[in-house]
This record gives sequence, structure tokens and C-alpha cells, in this order.
Amino acid sequence: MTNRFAMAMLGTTAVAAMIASVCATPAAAADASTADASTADATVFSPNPVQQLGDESLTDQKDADYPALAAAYRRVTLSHLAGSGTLTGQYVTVKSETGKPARTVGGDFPVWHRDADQFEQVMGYYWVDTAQAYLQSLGFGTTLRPVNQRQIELRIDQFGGDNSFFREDKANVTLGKGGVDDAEDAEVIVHEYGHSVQDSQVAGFGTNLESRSIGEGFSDYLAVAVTSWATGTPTLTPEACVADWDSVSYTSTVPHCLRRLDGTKVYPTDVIGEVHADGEIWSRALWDIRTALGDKTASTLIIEAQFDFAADTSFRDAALATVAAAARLYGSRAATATRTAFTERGIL
Ligand SMILES: [Ca+2]
Ligand SMILES: [Ca+2]
Ligand SMILES: [Ca+2]
Ligand SMILES: [Zn+2]
Repeated sequence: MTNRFAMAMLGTTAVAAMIASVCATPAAAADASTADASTADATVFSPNPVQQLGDESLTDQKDADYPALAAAYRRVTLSHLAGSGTLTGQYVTVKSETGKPARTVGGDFPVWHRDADQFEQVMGYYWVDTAQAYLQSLGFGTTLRPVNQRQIELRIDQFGGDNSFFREDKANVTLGKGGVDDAEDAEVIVHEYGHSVQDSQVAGFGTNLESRSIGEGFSDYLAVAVTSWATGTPTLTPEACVADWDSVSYTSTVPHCLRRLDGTKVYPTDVIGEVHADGEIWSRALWDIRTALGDKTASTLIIEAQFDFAADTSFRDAALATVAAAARLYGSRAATATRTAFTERGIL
């Protein structure tokens, strides 16, 4: 099934709300410029139980917390919180439309498991904040321009279908609860965050088939790049597999993957006019750049290039901008590897 993520196209970019510095704790007050206010411990999957345990036999079981999942829970520290005791922070605020909002008890978030609504809320906060930390680890916001340094509003919703989406008019992301709850899989959360990344770089990005396909391909790429950065490699499921856990609800073949980054589709032969499917042409090119140059170099040039994309870019123009960014940042060897990746997909 390839049709799961719909991206609403309307509207203009919202101005992100900033966390008021009055919320900062004394420890963070010296660093008010980043509003790095406070931290709290919480329990998450990292990135999802299928990938963590290498167990493709796991199933949703109607949101039950069953013993085979026990080893996948991780205690982590949430950063950039506003200090209010809720899941509100510098880069994300969680709005629960399903169940009680998470609150700290004694300074930390209780140990909620997947059968508690608050678990998805914590997941959403942690993985959006981690995705922003990944961008900053590449130099965005220090040696390079900031990328998506705004507060994303993340809604956990009993949205009817098995579907999550990004609405650029509100800088918000909604995560659904069909099948495995979407926010139980970090790769679904970071995929949606990928759309907000591109929207922050080019307002209204993605207005036609090819630009929207790039949006899907990049968001799949970012999902894997961020989760691999956060949890390490090698991975126990194929690294190129996106959403190993969410996809157990709608795939029957093993490994369970919503999509993969290492497919063999080429342009224009394999274009079918559906953005997620066609996005696999783009994501494979990005995957090859990463294989050739390493994660940090590849992701940096890929994301830096996106500032130069037109909202309605073609594959070709976006590929040329990416080659140019490679040359500008890293020189001719990187540019050649980048060009080769797009040539092999038929894009250049
Ligand atoms: Ca759940
Ligand atoms: Ca789902
Ligand atoms: Ca994965
Ligand atoms: Zn998408």
C-alpha cells in the first residue's frame, strides 16, 4: 500500500510560535537565545519495535501492551521543553485529540506504554525534537542557515483512516491511529516532519506531481536518516525500510515496509502519477548519495539544496540544484557522486 500519506496543499506558512523565555528554568536562563528550557525523562520506542527487536512477526493486537514488546521500551530525556509540565517546547507542541494530555509527575513523564494515549504524545514530542537535533547536528542553525527552527503543532488524532499528514497552513502535523498508531513508529513521525522541513525552506513547496513526489521521497529519506542517526547502525531490519512497525498492519510480505529507499525505479519509465510511489525514484537517488558520501555529507547537501528548489520544481531542476549544492559545499568529487546518483535514476 503506497497511498497512506496525504499532504494537504493549501494555504501559506504560519509563523511559528516561540516559547516565551519566561518559561525557562534558571539553569537554562543563560542560554535564552536557544530557549533550551528544561528536560524531562519519558518512555518511547526507538525507533520502533520491529526494527529494534528484528522481529517481523510482531502485530498490532489492538493496541495491546504484550510481553514481546517489553524490550523495545526505552527511557529517554526530552529536551527543549518549556517547563510547563506538558509536551510543549521550542520545536514542537503536542495537542492530543485522543485521550488525556501527558503531564509530568515529579518532573518526569510517567512510564506509559503503547496502550496509553500519552505514549503516542511522548513519541511525537521526542521524535520531532530529535529530528530538529539532527538538522542542527549537520550545522543548520550554526554554520548553515537554520532549517525549520519553529514550533510544530503535532496533533494525535483518532482520524478515521490509517493516515497522517502535514498541513502547511498551520505548521502542523496530524498523526492518525489506524492500524498500529502512527505515532508508535518514529519513521512515520519523522516522515511527516520532513514535509514541514521542505515547507519551511520553500513556502508552499509541492504543487505538482514531481515536486510532491520529491516531498515524499525526501520525507522517507529523512525518516531513515534521523532514526539511524539517533539509534545507530547496522539496523536489525533493512536500513532502507521505512516504517517497519506501522506497516505490519497493511503489508503481508517480510520485511514489512511502508516503502523503501533502495528500490530500482527509474525516470520516466516507472512514473505512475502517484506521489508516494514516484517518490521512490527520488529517495533512491538520495539513498545512493548517502551511500557514496556518508550520512552527514549527503544529508547536508541534500537539505541545503532544497533552499533553491522552486515550489513546483521538476525532478531535473531539483537534481541540478542538488549537484550544485554538492559542488559548492564539498567540491567536485561530491558533485560527481551526486550527479551519478541522479543519472542512474534517469533524472539527469
Ligand atoms: Ca498506542
Ligand atoms: Ca497506522
Ligand atoms: Ca526502518
Ligand atoms: Zn508524506
